[in-house]
Amino acid sequence: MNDKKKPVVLVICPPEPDLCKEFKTIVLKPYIGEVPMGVLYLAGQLEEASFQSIIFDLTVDPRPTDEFLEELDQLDPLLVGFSVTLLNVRFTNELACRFKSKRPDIPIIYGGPHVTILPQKHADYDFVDFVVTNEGELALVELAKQVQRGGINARFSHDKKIIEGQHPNFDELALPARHLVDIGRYRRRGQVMDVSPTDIVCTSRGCPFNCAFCSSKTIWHQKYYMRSPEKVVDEIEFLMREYGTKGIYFREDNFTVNRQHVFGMCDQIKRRNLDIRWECESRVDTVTKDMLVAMKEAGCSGIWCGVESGSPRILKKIRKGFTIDKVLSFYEWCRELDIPTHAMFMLGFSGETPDDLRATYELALKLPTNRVQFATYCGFPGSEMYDEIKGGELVVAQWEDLLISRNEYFTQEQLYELEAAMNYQANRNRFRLGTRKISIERTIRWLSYAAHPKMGWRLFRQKVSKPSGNTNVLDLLNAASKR
Ligand code: B12
Ligand code: SF4
Repeated sequence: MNDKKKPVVLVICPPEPDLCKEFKTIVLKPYIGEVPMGVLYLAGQLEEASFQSIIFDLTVDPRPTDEFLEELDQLDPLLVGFSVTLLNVRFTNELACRFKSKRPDIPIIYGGPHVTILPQKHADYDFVDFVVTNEGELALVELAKQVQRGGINARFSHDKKIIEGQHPNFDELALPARHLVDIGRYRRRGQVMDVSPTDIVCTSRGCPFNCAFCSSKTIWHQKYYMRSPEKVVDEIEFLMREYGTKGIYFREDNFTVNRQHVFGMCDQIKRRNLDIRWECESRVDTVTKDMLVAMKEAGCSGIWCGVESGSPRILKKIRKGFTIDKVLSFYEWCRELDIPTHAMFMLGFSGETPDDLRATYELALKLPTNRVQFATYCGFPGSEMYDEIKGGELVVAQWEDLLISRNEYFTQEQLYELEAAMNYQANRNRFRLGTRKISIERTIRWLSYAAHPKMGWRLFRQKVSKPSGNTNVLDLLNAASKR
């Protein structure tokens, strides 16, 4: 085939399915069905530069490996790009390695957050031709052009295998190529708000904060880039028109970092009189009450925040950078304004005592939020805490570059037991704590669900069987205090 017509193939492998069976934390449950925005952005930019791209998202469209390799071979692509994450790296390596031995003439490119964090490790694999770090749009288009001109021998950037992706002008980027995937295969539902179809839109990239457990700093170097509100709202209008979108999930590290950006977004949505509801991720210390009022008026129907801990000592240790007072006022404002919220907590940090966890649990019970989520700490490469615990006695297992740890007061199993108990017990009565609007919505949803014979039977079975997480949280914490 003429090189000019050859497609660029982009592959997303599924996360490791069995990890959560061994390590029973919700963090490691394979989360499937979210539209792969990064890869759609790459494909959009390739299309803009007149390359045809084909996306294989094996997370929602699994197929036998041999058949898939055969299909790739038949496509005879210009290059194959893999989107690599912490949890899909093993299968990605297997697939890439097997494809390389089948078709050594086709360049294999690695990109994604995990290779941005560990570029050299991935560049050392002989089945990988190039590693693209950071944002990939500009570098991938350039690479495709080079390969088209010179085939496999084309070397980019002085024969180096690692290519540092540059930040593009966000407003000039092509829209994510959603038309290249079967959008119906993805979860198009709000997470906090009950709206469907809900689609993902990115208004920013990066995060200026520096939490010690998080790898964002290594990926984004504490930078924060925004799109102009006009462009974002153009995209929302496009989605409403072309995809029947009713809800938007601003899926990014923090929607509320920049006050002007948030007010600009709300202003555009209101000015265009859009009938759209949306949810976002935020931090309790980057919002003010007037900002929440503007957000509510513009259709904000859900906010997620990482609270992480109820212990001021732990908040300081993990360098979260806010106080419990900030947490309380944020959730109080949201309750007053009737904005549904989720609060996320972590447990199992090194040095975290039973008393610290008691404070976390008590804060979770007291917060006027619609749902709380507890997740056991796992060591992600690229974070400061990872470097601290690596090689130490708190690490109980390692899977590829993921570290599983206990802490000084709890074994790993005890942490998982606590996580399950906290998730179950802190949400059991949440229904009553929720805002009025969401309670009525939920009641109607629950009744229509329960009225269906199959679902009713399932609910009945759930009620009579012993739920996981049934052990009393305070008993678990008291037992730990006595040890
Ligand atoms: C949305 C999201 C998810 C979604 C994924 C949706 C999806 N399919 O894309 C869900 C909920 C499924 C998810 C799950 C998990 N996530 Co997550 N997630 C994010 C989040 C918040 C935004 C990702 C995003 O959309 N970014 C915007 C797009 C534009 O960027 P991008 O996807 O990275 O793609 C760009 C580049 O990476 C690059 N690129 C990507 N692929 C390729 C391929 C090629 C060939 C090239 C050249 C370039 C390239 O170019 C893209 C465009 O610029 C990030 C944080 C962040 N801000 O990055 C964390 C983040 C990616 N997640 C992370 C983690 C740890 C997880 C989980 C393990 C659990 C958890 N605790 O969150 C699981 C495991 C995921 C897995 N399958 O392996 C870490 C990644 C660590 C790592 N080493 O991989 C991050 C960075 C969060 C953090 N700060 O620690 N996540
Ligand atoms: S946890 Fe959230 S606020 Fe903290 S550095 Fe990571 S992305 Fe930023």
